[in-house]
Amino acid sequence: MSDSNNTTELVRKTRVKPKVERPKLHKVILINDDFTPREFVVTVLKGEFRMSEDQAYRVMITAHRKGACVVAVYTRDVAETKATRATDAGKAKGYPLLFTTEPEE
Ligand code: TYC
Repeated sequence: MSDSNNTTELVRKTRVKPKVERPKLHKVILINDDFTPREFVVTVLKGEFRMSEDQAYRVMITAHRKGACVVAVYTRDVAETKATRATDAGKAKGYPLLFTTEPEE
């Protein structure tokens, strides 16, 4: 193809994918167990996820009753780091407390 100045024009044959995509968010999920004291779970939620006593209690009691509860969503790195730190806080006290992560739909 040529333009009026007789220079070559390249014609793109395939679509360019719009490139700025939102990073996928990942959920941090609190898993219930029979051994970790409720108050300790609340303390970890407050410390690692910056929750109020009320918010932390609600998340803890939801996990206790239903088996698991979504704590918060973050980018993948932040979600994994927080889940690991919170799980390790339980481990340090000999508790099986577990936080997992999973990508949002
Ligand atoms: N089920 C625990 C108990 O009765 C408390 C607890 C709640 C532990 C939530 C973990 O994710 C959890 N002591």
